[in-house]
Amino acid sequence: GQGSRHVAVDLGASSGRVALGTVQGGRLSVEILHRFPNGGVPVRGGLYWDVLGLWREILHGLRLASGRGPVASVGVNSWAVDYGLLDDGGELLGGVHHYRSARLGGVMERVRARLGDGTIYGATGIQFLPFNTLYQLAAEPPERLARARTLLMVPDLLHFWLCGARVTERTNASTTQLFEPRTGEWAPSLLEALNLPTHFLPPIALPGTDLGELSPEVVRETGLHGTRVIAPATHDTASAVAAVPAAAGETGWAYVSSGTWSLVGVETPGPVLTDAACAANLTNEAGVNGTTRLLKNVMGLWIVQECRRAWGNPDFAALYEGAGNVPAGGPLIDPDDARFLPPGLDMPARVQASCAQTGQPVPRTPAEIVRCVLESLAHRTADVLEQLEAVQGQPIRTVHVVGGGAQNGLLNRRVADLSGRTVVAGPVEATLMGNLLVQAEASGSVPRGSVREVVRASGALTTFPPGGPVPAGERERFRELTVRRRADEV
Ligand code: ADP
Ligand code: LRH
Repeated sequence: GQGSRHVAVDLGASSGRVALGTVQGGRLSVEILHRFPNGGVPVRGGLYWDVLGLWREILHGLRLASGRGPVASVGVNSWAVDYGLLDDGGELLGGVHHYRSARLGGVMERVRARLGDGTIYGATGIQFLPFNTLYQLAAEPPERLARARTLLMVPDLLHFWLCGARVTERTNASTTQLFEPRTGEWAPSLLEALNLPTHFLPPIALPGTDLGELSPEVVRETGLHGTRVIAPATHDTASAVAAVPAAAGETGWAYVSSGTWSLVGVETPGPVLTDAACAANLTNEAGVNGTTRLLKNVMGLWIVQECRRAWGNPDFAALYEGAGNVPAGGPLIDPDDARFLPPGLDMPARVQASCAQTGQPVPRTPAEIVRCVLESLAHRTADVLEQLEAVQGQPIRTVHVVGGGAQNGLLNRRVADLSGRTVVAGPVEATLMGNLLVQAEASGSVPRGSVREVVRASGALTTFPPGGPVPAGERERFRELTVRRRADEV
C-alpha cells in the first residue's frame, strides 16, 4: 500500500516549511516540499508577523502536496504566545504583533506589581517572560479588545483559515500565562484582576482533535480533496518534545529544543508548581498525552541569527566552522541578558559591549563573536540542567538535542563538555515529525503511544560524549558573569 499520508506545516520564528509525511511499517518518512523564510516586519515602530505571506506559502505548499496524491490530514504548528484577534464576522482585527515588539516595554513589570508573582505563578506555573500573552493583552488598546470576538493563537488562526474552526489547541494555550495547568482550562481570573475582558477566549481542544474539512475555497486553491484538518501539538516546542527519540522506559534524560530559542527541560507527569520551580523561574507547558514540559527559555541561537543578518547572511555552516577554530576559554556573555532580546543589526556590537563591560577581551571577528555566543549558550544550558535536577530531585544523564540547532556539532560538543552529560543530537526536524505523528496517531495510522518509537526507527542520531577540554575555573567564571541577573530571576 501507499501508507498513510499527512502534511505538517511548521512555522518557526526564522523559517517555515511544509512537509509530507508517510507512515508505513512503523516508520515515518518526511519530505520537505516547501521552505520559506520568516521573521519580524518592522512598521512604524511596531514589529509584526507577515501572517498573510505565511498563509500564501502554506497554500503553495499544500498545492505541491496535492500533486503527490491524496492526503489524509494537515496540521499547523508555530512559535508560542502570539495571536490574532477576530471580529464577529471572523475578520482579522489589525496586525499580528511579534513577541519581540517594543510595545511590551515595562508592561510585565506593571502587571507583576499589580497582581503579585505568587498569584500569577500559582495560577499558571509559567516562566516570567515579558512577551507572554498575558502581558501582550495588557498592552492592547481597550477598544481593540472590546471589538474582539475571538482570540486565536497563530496556528489556530491558520486552522481557522483552513477550515473555519474557532478553537485554541491546548499546548499553545498553555504558553500564554493565562492557562491553569492543573485543570487544563483558561485562568481568566488574571485578566479579570486587570479589568480586562475575557469573552474572547475560545474553547480549548486537545492535540489530535479533528477540526473539520478544508473550506471549499482552500480545496479550489490547493486541489486537495477529502483532507481533514487535525490539530497537532500546535506549540512547536510541544511537537518537538513529542518527537524526542528517548527509548520507552528511559529515565534520566532532558531535552534541548534548539532553534531561535533553546528550550531546556524535562518531561514530567504533571505540573511542578513548587516554590523551588517558581524561584528557578521554570515554565510548565502542556505536552501531549497530559504530560508537562518543565523547561526554561534560554535566549538560544537568536543572537547568532541576528549577528548573521548584520553580516549579510553568510552560511551557518561556514560561521560555525570558523567558530570551531577559535580556542575555548575566551570571553563569555550572559545570553539571557535582556539586552539581547530585541532585534537589531547592532547585535554584534551588543555582544562586544557586554564583553567590554565585564572586563573581558572583546571578540572582533565573526568567528570570535560566534564562539563567544555558543560557548556562553553551552554554559547556560549546563546551568539550567543543574536547576532542573535540583527542582526534580533526579539526575539527568542524557541530553537530547533536537531542532535546527542539532546540526551544530560545536554547540553539541560544548554542551556535553560543560555539563558533563552525554548529548544525543537529532532529529533536526523533530517538530515536523512530532506534528505528523500526532496526526497519524489521531487518524489511527500509528498505534497510540508509539510516537517516540517511530521517531527512533526513522533516522540516525549522533552521540557526543562529554570529556573535551574545560579550562580550570571555567564554569565559575560564567556563573560570576550571570550572578547579578540571576538574583532577580523571578
Ligand atoms: P526556528 O524553528 O526557531 O526558526 P530552527 O529549528 O529552524 O529554528 O533552527 C534554526 C537554526 O538552525 C539556526 O539558528 C542555525 O543556527 C541552525 N542551522 C541552520 N542551518 C544550519 C547548518 N547548515 N549548520 C548548522 N546549523 C544550522
Ligand atoms: C520556540 C518558541 C518557544 C517560545 C517562543 C516564543 O519557537 O515557541 O517555545 O517560548 O517560541
